[in-house]
Amino acid sequence: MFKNISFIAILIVLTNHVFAHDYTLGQLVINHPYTRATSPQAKIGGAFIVSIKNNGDIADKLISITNVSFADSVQIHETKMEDNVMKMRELKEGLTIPAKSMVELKPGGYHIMFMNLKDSLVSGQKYKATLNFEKAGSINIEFVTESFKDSGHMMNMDRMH
Ligand SMILES: [Cu+2]
Repeated sequence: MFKNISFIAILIVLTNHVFAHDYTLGQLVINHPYTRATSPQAKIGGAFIVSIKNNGDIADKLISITNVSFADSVQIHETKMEDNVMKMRELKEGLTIPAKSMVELKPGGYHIMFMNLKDSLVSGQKYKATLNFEKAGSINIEFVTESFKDSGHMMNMDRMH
């Protein structure tokens, strides 16, 4: 009986490990960048980062995402309610990661937007990009792609822009 329980526990730990990936850059820990599969006609795609943690004593800023081969450009967006309508706005100055705290990029909040997709994003594929921070510098990462069926909210994103 006990053997069975610990076997299940080990499986859960291993499963988490397979799906999560993270990167360390100076005082920053970038946890699990991911994107969502897009339909063939989609012109934009959203991407998210479970968390960017700043362990340092000074604020940093995500200023751009570059080296993306599958889209014309990349923007950093915030989502805001305006007159009961969800609207997205580009953060042209970048996204601040305050000292000793954590910022999440998630559906309905801060997110990354791939503009003018050249190819659709395919579930299970990984997409390379470079994250550029004001103080910590640059790091090459990969966005892992989740399946389309989990991405119902993304279908409305064209209308939100
Ligand atoms: Cu957006």
